[in-house]
Formats: sequence, structure tokens, C-alpha cells
Amino acid sequence: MPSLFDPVRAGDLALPNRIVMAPLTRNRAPGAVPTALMAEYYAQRASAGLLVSEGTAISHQGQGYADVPGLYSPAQLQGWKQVTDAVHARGGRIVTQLWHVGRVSHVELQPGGQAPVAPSAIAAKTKTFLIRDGAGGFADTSTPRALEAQELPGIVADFGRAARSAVREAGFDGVEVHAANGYLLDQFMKLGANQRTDAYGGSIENRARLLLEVMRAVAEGAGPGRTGIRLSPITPANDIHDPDPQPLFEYVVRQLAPLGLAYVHVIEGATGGARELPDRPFDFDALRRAYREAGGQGAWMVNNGYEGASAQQAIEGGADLVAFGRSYIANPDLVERLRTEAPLNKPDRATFYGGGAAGYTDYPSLQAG
Ligand code: 8OZ
Repeated sequence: MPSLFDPVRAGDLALPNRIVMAPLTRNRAPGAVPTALMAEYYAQRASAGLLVSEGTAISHQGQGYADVPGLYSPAQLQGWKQVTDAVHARGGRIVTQLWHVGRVSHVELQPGGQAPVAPSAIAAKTKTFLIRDGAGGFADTSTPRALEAQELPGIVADFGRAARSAVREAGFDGVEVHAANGYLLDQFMKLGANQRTDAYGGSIENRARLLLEVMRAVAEGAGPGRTGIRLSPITPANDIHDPDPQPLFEYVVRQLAPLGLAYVHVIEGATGGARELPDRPFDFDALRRAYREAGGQGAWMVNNGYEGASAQQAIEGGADLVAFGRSYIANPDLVERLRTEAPLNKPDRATFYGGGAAGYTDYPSLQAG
């Protein structure tokens, strides 16, 4: 039986263990430019099999929260280069999460103070995070405008360009497309946010079209063996819903199979919450089988509330990688702690979003403590 601590391949990436740091929004990049403090934070966690960066906007329009980093200006790419250099110096591997928030944004964060964009002009009943006069706080998202079909090639191109510069200029080992948690690509896939009547709405094929165009562009930009994707078939995060997710997501993974991706990352249940949702049944094993039966050879990465024992069970049940979120906020040496069954530090919710080193780079590792 494979163990959580055994090496594994994910496309072109050779990983020394199966423990992944999940993408985690921390809002510590003023002006969307990554800092030296972020380099220290990621480098502290370099013993993970793979680090996935926090969601990183592919364009100004893709930005939905204060002080989240971007990947579209030279200063942002340079800022990320110091992060990837620091991780590599500690022997780690890091991919960046390519993010367009769609309707989960606010006019204050958008270019020219315009409305955020979405498949349809339906507001999400959810909050974004703004910083006003130095103080962070949550605010209702703004009502979006529906994207014109002729704008979509520009968004696909933004994803492709961000993927290319992530690998070629910012020094990332690869990229993960954020197609989860009610952001733009998830909005296009799910009927609760997509009521379009053109080639990007209606049937499953149409609703998956933008995602698949993006995946082809990103795989071309970063290389397919350096490209992953994150999906969340049933999460209610950011007010997203689809009445029939099983055939939708089985179609999506079957279409992804021939692309030769590094990995497929699946959030099982409500993001950061319940793994089982009584009103949203879903068979995650069937999803993996659909991908494998279609010839998909990427690593299968699972996420949501795993601990050491349940993660090992998941590996024995057919997963290749397990991504840990909140435990990685508080435990820079999570691999060592899981290996030795040491107690875990508890994350402090008050310092999740925004701020400085406190609750960010000051969680002790076993050696220091
Ligand atoms: C928490 C706060 C803000 C953003 C996600 C990128 O849910 C996020 C996110 C999480 O994927």
C-alpha cells in the first residue's frame, strides 16, 4: 500500500511525498505585489510534496479581494520570483493558482470602478474583503454585468499568458487553474449563475466550454504536465449551485483526460466545511473513475478536512495526493508532524486575512518549539 510519505509523480513534477499545501487566500500583498514576507511564509512550508500558492489574479478584472496578489504586471512577476527562489532554495516545489473571480468582486477593486463581470447579471449573495483607510472588512459583492461572447477570447488569452509568465518569468514549477468555489469558471459551469442562451450557456457542453478553452490555453502556456485544475462540484461557497452536478463534472473530467494534465484537485463537499451535504449528493469515487476510464493519468488530489489518518485512508482508496488548508496555516512543518504523529498547532482565524507576520510566519515548527 502506498503511504502519504511516499514519492509520487504529478505530470512533469516529481514530488517527494503526497502532502500538498492547499491554496490559501491571506491578503498580504499590498497593491497585488508579492512581498519578502510571503517568500518567507512559503519557504517555511517547502517540505510539502507540493505548495499551491494562494489564488492569484490573472488580470485586474480577475481581482476580487483587497491585497490578493496578481500575475499580470512586471512588478508582480518579480515579486513572485523572490517567492519561488526562496522555496527552491529550501528544496521545495510551488505552482501558482490562476484566478479570475468573475462576479465575486466589488466596483472598488475593478478597473475604472466598473461592475465585475460574470456569465449572467446575477449578483452572488456573498461577501468580499476590502481594505479602507488601512482597516480590513467584509462587504457585499457588487452586481455584475454579463460578459459579451466576444470578450471571452480575451479572458482565455489572459489565462494563457499568465500561465506562460508564471513558469517562464516568475519561476513557478507549474500552475493550477482555479475552477472552484463559485469563481468565474465555476460560475460558467453551474446553472445558478449561468443563464446564457449562447454557445456558453444551456447544455453541459456549452457551460463547460469556457473552462475547456481556458485549460487548453493554460496547458499550452505552462505545458500540460505542469498544469493542474481545482474543482468543487457541490460546494455552496460564494452562493454557487447547480441542480445536477454529477453528469456535469463527469463530462468535464472526461474532456480533461486527453489533455495530459499534472493533476486534478477536487474539493469534496463544502469548501472548508462539511464533507457530506444532504441536499447535494455526489459520488466522488465515480468522478475519479470517469477520469481514469477516459484515459486521464494525472494525479488525483483530494481536499477537505483531512487529518493524518483520513489522508492515509484516502491514499489507500485511490487518491494520489491530499491537500491540507487550515493545518498548513498553523503548521509550517506539517509533513514532519504527520510523520511523527506530533500534535498540531491550532490556526487563529483572526489573522487569516490581512495583517503582517503575526499569524502568518510566526507559527512554530517542532524544531524551533
Ligand atoms: C477565502 C477567502 C477569500 C478567497 C477560495 C480563493 O475560496 C478563495 C478564498 C477563500 O477559493
